Amino acid sequence: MSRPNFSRSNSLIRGSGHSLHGTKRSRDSIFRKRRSGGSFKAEEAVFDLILLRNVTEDAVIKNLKTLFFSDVIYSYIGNVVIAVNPFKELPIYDATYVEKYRGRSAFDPKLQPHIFALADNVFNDMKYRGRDQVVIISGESGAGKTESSKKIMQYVAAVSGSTDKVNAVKNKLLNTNPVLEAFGNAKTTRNDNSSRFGKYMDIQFDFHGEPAGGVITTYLLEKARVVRQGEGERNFHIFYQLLASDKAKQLGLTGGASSYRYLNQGGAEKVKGMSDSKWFKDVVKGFDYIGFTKDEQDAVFKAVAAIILLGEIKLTSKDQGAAFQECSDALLSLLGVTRDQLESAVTHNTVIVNKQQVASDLNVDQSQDAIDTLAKAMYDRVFKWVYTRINKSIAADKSAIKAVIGVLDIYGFEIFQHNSFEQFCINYCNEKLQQLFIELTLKTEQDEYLAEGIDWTPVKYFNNKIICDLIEEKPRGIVALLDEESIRPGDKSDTIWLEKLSSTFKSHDHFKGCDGTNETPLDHSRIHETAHPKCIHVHMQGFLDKNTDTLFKDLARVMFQSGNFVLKECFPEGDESTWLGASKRPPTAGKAFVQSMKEMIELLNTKIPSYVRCIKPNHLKAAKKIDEDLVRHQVKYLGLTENVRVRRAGFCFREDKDAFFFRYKLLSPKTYPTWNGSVEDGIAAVFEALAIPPSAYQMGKTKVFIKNPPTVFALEEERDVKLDEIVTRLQLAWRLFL
Ligand code: AD9
Ligand code: MG
Repeated sequence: MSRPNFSRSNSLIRGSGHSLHGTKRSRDSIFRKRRSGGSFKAEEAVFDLILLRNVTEDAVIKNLKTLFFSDVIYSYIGNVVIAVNPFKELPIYDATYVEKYRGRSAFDPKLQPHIFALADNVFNDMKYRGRDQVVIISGESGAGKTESSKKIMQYVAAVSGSTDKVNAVKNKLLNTNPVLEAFGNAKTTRNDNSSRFGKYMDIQFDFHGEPAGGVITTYLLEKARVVRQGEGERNFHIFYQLLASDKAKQLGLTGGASSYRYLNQGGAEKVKGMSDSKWFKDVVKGFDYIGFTKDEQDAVFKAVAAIILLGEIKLTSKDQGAAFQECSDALLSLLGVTRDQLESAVTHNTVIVNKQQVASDLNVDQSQDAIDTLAKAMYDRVFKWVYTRINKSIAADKSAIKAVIGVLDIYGFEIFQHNSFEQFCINYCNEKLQQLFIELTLKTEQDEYLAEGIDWTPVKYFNNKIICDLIEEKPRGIVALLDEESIRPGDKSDTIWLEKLSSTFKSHDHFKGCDGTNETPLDHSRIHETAHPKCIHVHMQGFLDKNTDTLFKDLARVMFQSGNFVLKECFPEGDESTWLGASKRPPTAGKAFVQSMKEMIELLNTKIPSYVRCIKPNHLKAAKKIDEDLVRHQVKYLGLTENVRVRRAGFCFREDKDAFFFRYKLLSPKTYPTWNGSVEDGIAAVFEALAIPPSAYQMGKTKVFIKNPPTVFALEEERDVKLDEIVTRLQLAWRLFL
């Protein structure tokens, strides 16, 4: 057993390293003072919610509020970090703060809670115990997840080595952020820099514990945004950044963002406090650091510019079909195709019948849809191309990797006026993460007490498994039904599918099908998600199309013919020579997403998890403002109060009896240097030697459970003292011998 680091089921509870015996009351109050050090009066607020006198929702909120108004945005629930978004820059992330938390975060009584403390713990556990870590960051849109993930990366970069080789790796890794955010983030009404994709990044470390590389996995980009944005929202940042750059004119983009249909629908082309031109320079710098060649960068920017101009094509009807009325030369040149090639591609649909290509005309509306589909597919695939290229450049050789620190920063729960397939997937993803949190912090903990035969009064909590099952269960979950309808032959319509949903789940507690009333009009269903006090209206119209997500062959072909090598690589199925061979139906979008979530959870389960729970204090994105209802709502659905109750009623530390006894037997003259009794009696003798009362610990079937951190600190301190004594004695004996 190495020095307890309080990770995973051992708590991360931080506090003083001073010994502390006696009643629980006295332990708590001393701990309270220590944990609420700095500028806080002891009774005002606690840094670890476990130390609240009364664990109620009100007390949790009051505590968060008191800390927040003193610019203390972080607090703990044992090993969980709570982060309340300050919506202002705080001077708490510079080099002096890195030094403050470096290596001693877990035990220094003077330190306020900080995400650096968690990062330090994670880094040390990876480095000294070689265990793979993952930091799971959750919270709703705009709560601060992406910022938190960057702080963790910043800390790890700051405390790791600084040889030229390591610095080059760090530079690459840090520069993936501006690039991926430019391509994957957008302004929404909830967040000016909202992640529109899920991101999991492994930072890989070598055998010296130094960064060696990284791998990024992304989840479902919200590509619908490329052609449609809601009021007050923008398309992905990169479009506006490119337009604000010197490159725009060279690429034939002569207008401002407000003049392009794909960029101006939200009427919010500028974001306060965000410089598109400066960010574009960071993107180019990022590309350079990561190792993109100039040709690759040019091809990517040309594809982005081409998407903007695709939105400017004007169509007219011609005979039974459609034709171009306006299509700029700039667009053709960016795509590297002829006008005829592009026109034919967006106005026809070719299918293979009896090993023959059969083309039919599309009318103006259908052709417009084809253009939008092409724009979305181009963006989605270029995004994939970019992050795959990044991975090629940053991934370390497998044989050189000792351990990883994963950081999961995924889009948060979101509820808009209009919630479509994308929100359905995003919210499902958050349900899965909540489920994992419940499993790891509420359920497993309580299950272990039961299995070990520990006295325990179960803490009630809402288990959202019922919502996950509603969506993913086979064969009758929402996604399975959607698939069944999407791939069955014959006429299909959203209406039939909606009816099927309504009848299947008519008595489900978390689903309400459409009934044609004002509350649930015909194209709606309501799902009662964890993050919403009532039901979320989901606009189910269009689900079938989005789920099938087919790209007409003609569109793939024209991209494969493109003179832009990135686009060509992105559409391999456009190669006509492969069309007549056997082709497998690609998985539907819904099924693929459910599968990717399953893999994500499996991956997270293989690592030591740490949690950051982000809280959004108000919807105005304003500093020094707390909307109490909003915070209460998050405290509720994040299960924070239950989390405190489980941790508090539970045990901060547990260890196998044998390992525990081996480490601490030197603390009792009865058990050291020799002991012939049972391991349980030996452990009891150790506790007795330190005057630790039986109420401070319990003996389970295989493990020893310790209630509060100070008891562990006492054991550790005494052990240090005893070891010093032993060493001194040995040195003396050695000198005498000489
Ligand atoms: V979404 O699910 O991607 O829509 P996030 O990622 O939870 O969302 P984000 O990290 O982007 O939210 O934070 C939103 C904004 O809050 C940031 O752009 C900052 O302006 C602000 N923020 C968040 N955390 C901090 C912080 N620690 N210090 C200062 C912060 N500002
Ligand atoms: Mg984000």
